[in-house]
Amino acid sequence: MSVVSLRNEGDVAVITVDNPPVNALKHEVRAGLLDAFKKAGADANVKAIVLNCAGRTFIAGADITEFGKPPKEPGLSEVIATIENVQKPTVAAIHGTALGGGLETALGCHFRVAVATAKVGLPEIKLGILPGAGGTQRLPRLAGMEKAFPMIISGDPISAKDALAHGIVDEIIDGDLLAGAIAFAKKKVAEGAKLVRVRDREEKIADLKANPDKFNDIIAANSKKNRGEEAPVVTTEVLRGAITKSFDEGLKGEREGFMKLVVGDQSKAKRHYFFAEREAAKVPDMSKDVKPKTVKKAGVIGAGTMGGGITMNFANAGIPVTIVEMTEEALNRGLGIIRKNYENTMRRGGISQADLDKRMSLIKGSTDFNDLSDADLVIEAVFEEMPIKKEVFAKLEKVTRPDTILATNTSYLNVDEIAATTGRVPNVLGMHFFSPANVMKLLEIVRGKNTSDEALATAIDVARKINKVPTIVGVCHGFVGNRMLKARGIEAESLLLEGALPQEVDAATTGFGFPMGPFAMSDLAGLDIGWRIRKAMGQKSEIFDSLCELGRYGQKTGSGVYRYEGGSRTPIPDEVTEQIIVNASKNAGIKRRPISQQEIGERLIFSMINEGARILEEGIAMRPSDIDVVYVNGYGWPVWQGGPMFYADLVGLPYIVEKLEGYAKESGNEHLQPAALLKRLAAEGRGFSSLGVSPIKKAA
Ligand code: 3H9
Repeated sequence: MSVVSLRNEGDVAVITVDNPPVNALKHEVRAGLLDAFKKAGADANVKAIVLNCAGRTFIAGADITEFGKPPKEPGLSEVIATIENVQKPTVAAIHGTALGGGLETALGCHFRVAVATAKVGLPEIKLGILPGAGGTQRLPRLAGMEKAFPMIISGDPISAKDALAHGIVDEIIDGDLLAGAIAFAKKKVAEGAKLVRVRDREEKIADLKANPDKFNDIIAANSKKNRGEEAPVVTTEVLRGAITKSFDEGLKGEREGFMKLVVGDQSKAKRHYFFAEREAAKVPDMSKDVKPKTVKKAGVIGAGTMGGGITMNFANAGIPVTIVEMTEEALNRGLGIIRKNYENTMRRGGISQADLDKRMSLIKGSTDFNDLSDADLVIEAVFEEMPIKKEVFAKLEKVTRPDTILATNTSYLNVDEIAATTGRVPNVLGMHFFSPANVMKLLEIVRGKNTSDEALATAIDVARKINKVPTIVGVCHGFVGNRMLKARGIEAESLLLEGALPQEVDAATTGFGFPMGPFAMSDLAGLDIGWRIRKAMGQKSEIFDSLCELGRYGQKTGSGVYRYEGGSRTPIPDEVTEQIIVNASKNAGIKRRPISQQEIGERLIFSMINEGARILEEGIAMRPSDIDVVYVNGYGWPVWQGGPMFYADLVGLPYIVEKLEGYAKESGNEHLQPAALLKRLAAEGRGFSSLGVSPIKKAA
């Protein structure tokens, strides 16, 4: 069947794209559109043309899988130019999402109508590119630069209502979209409406054209921290072209910018990530017949920071949730914090009072485990101590239905050991949220050795419903994310002892694109947490124990690794810390040496990659790209660097092996010895991406 069809309904031609799942503009669609618009344009019986789409959405953009392959004619710009030059009213009928090349195609039409639930946007920046088929030149002309700039720089779609308010959409259609679009087209024919191409609309940018300096105000109003990402910089200049150049010159600039970005590593990284995120929840050894159970009611144990955040996720998704605490006092404190969080969101305009009331009404607080008797899923978020976890699960075993799925939010404990305390091992798994749990997207779903497919499918389904990005991991200490972070932590501390200062280690990390370095991060989290754990486990860290002994717990006490002045969150390097570090080096018999930013960066990043290789070796992650998803979503790895395993392939595994061996020798840090898998792949001239997918290993 053809992906583009043309039929006449009376004197209106209807061109329909039908290319599931999202009507992406693959070559056949572009060729089909060109042909159909040419035919309908030349058909004397046709007075107007409606473009619509079958299935769940309007065109969601270019076909991303075609990027990097030799281009095939016709290009999208040629198709749009043909549409734009048709001398009869053309109307795009939008439902679902008109994104990227999809919206650009619609901008080639004279008019756009949409259902109220539709969204439109130019999300190319999220793929490390810019709109390459006229979007940067047409959208400012249609909506004004004040609207187009933030849309294109953020990549976030807007609602049909917003689009209507800014002239991007001409009418919202109630009821049947196609019928409404045809009626709209007929009306335009009857009115003898003047057909103005979007490219010729100059009124909304006339002021800026006369005063091009005002463009800098728009940049300033939408400024975002840009830690080395190329696309926003290139896109900004291409957008400037919309007011400083003719339309055709502006288009030329757009094409050059697009071509530059699309072949770059940052765009490759972002495209890799787009597909990685969608792959991460696919479980190859799970039968397609397995159906998730519907979670109509959830339970959460613990109203602390994690438990509260997890609870909010359910309420936000409209799922009733019971939160259980040990005492009324702790429960009320937890519920109070939840309410305060919602109030803050309301103050910022994120939700309405009605939303707040609805969400709070879905949350039931209790100090009685028996109130979980009708829950379909219960997530435990109590202290990270095995005996406490076991006690909670033993209680849950008694009060919940045998088919209730029980999940632990542990960030490193053995999920199989916790499961073994219940009589329903297949219905137990890990659901590891990241703090703040109502904000962070990542959810590590820990598949125990005997977790059932149904329980796993349910956790994945719930994760999507509560707006998380699920990634399946196996059982080991710290799973994927924290295990790799520990490797970096060991290196960071070692670098301090060998001669680096905290600000140098943090600078190498932010220089790579992380929002924060490891030491600024530990100051934010609180140094006392690690101190307490070390004391309980009989471990020591001279530098960090000394800081804690001085009451320097981090931001909350005004000093930690760094000093914080006047309530500011800006870390200031501190001589006290430097002295503690220098003493620690001396006590360890280490002669301090200057360490380059390159060495610091490589040791931090390569140690994580090395641990990632071990994780793959042991079957704790299914694919290298799953590790990338964990890092980008949970740990601030810059998405334009693709994630640790993608980045490793980019750098080249032989280089990483050679460097790790050198650093291991020099520092004496055994964990830097390259993992067997890393060495094997490097020797075979392969990258991680050649590994494909293998199921989580079910440990013996
Ligand atoms: C562009 O347009 C450049 C132009 O300016 C210039 C050109 C010259 N291509 O997300 P889902 C697949 S750049 C290929 O799970 P949802 C996706 O991988 C493009 N494949 O569904 C998945 O496959 P699978 C600008 C695509 O309902 C399946 O479709 N546009 C594309 O949650 C379902 O996707 C964008 O960046 C694509 N463009 O969300 C939009 N899109 O089933 C990107 C999706 O095998 N897409 N797939 O896992 C989206 O944001 C979401 O997919 C969308 C639907 C909101 C549309």
